[in-house]
Amino acid sequence: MTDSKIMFDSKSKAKDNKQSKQQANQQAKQQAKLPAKENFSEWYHELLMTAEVVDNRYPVKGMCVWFPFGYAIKKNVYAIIRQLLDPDHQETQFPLLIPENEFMKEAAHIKGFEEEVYWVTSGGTSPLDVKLALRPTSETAIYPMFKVWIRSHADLPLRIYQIVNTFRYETKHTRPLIRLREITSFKEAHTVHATWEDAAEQVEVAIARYSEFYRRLALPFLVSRRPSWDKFPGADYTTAIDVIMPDGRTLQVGTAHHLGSTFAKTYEITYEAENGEQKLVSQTCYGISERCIAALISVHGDETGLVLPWTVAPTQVVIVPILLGDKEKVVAVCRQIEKELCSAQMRVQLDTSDERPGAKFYKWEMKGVPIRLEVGPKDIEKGVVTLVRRDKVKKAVPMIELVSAINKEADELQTALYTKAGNFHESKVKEVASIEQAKAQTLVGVALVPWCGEIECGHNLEDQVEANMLGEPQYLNFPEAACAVCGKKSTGRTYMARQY
Ligand code: P5A
Ligand code: ZN
Repeated sequence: MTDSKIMFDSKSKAKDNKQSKQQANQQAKQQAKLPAKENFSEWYHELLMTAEVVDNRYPVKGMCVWFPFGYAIKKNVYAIIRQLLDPDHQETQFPLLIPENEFMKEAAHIKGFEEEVYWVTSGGTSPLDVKLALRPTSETAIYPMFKVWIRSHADLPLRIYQIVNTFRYETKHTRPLIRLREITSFKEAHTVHATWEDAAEQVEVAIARYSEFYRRLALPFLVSRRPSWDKFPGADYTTAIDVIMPDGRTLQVGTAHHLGSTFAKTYEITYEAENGEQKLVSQTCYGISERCIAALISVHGDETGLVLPWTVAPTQVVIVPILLGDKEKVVAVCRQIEKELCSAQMRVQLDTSDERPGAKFYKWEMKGVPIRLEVGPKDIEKGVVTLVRRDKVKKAVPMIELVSAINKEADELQTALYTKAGNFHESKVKEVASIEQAKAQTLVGVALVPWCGEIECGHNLEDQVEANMLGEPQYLNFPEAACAVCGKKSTGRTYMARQY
């Protein structure tokens, strides 16, 4: 205790009292359960704050602050994306601002984005000669540079990506991580190819990489070809990945677009073919945002907090000493374990804070730590530690084989998460035959509806079912069935859902 504190003892006592009351209040509040997951929206918002993922109190609508803990999750999640792209993509970075004249070149693209663009119109007190757009996505920043970078067929294919912030003046209801006006972690890849077929193949590669990414997050998803009226502005076609959220609505968590030669024409991106001919390139682009973290949190989380897969958890193992009997011995054993797990490259925390074990359990469960080790005098006597997985599986593990036991449990936890999420996902998708059935099913999940592929029938479906068409399922085949609108027989289907 410092001198000054002693001098102000009486005052500080009152203050301490107040503080401990506050602390107690805070603790009580912290230890209150989250809202039931059935109240998904409330549960989600509360969890993001309590687990310290993002703070939604920043005074600009649609813009959130990453808490350091949330940021650590993000870093681990995006490390997987980088790992999956780096073998054949080059990471790069383009400017945030796009001159109006470049932005305005591609008519279809502008049409899709004009209502969503923030403009910078002055520098200090001087109006700018050329207005500057805050990128809503970076095609119009990147492609003028592709024009000067690409000369010959030897420069192709070109594959780059960047992870940057983008800005979209969204008018639909904003939600943290889901619908932002500043997307902080927009991973956008852009590729250039000699032929349309090569670009089509790249779209498949992109979907395969994203599939692997979501598999590693233990998240099941749907892949579908967006209907023509919902494709990316300027694209020939769009393939999308959607995750089914706890309330049965779907969240688009990734898209890959075949851009054909639309942007190549506008930005004059050509290459010299082997026979000397100048040819237009074909392009693709594909993107993922922090929505992937929204899906991760929403699908796996429960009423006691986050549930994080081992690979992305900032803390993978927490050690909680049970301080009974020979306390020093207990702490010494805990430190020994901590050291051992650290050398095995695990992200470990030894919680020696003054809180009671129960409060520590609560805190680390909220943070989604995959594995908790409880170490008390009785365990030490028996040469074991108590291992508790985040999915509540509990067992005693011999201290001498701790590292291998943890690795095994981490694998099993991953499988358990995937199985649970898979069961949920399957329970939410149902084949239907009629508009009425589709309407009922989209109130609780995703409907698979027979659709002949005609645009008119598609619009009709969306109007009457009062849900969105996600589009034709990819990589699946179906028997003939009658279109839910016109009755024409075909093997065509569409997913329908209420979308975030
Ligand atoms: C692909 C990358 C593009 O912008 N250009 C470069 C292409 N596609 S997209 O579909 O418009 O966006 C890619 C993904 O970003 C997510 N997303 C958002 N996330 C949070 N807040 C938003 N406002 C938002 N808008 C789009 C979606 O997952 C989308 O698939
Ligand atoms: Zn039809």
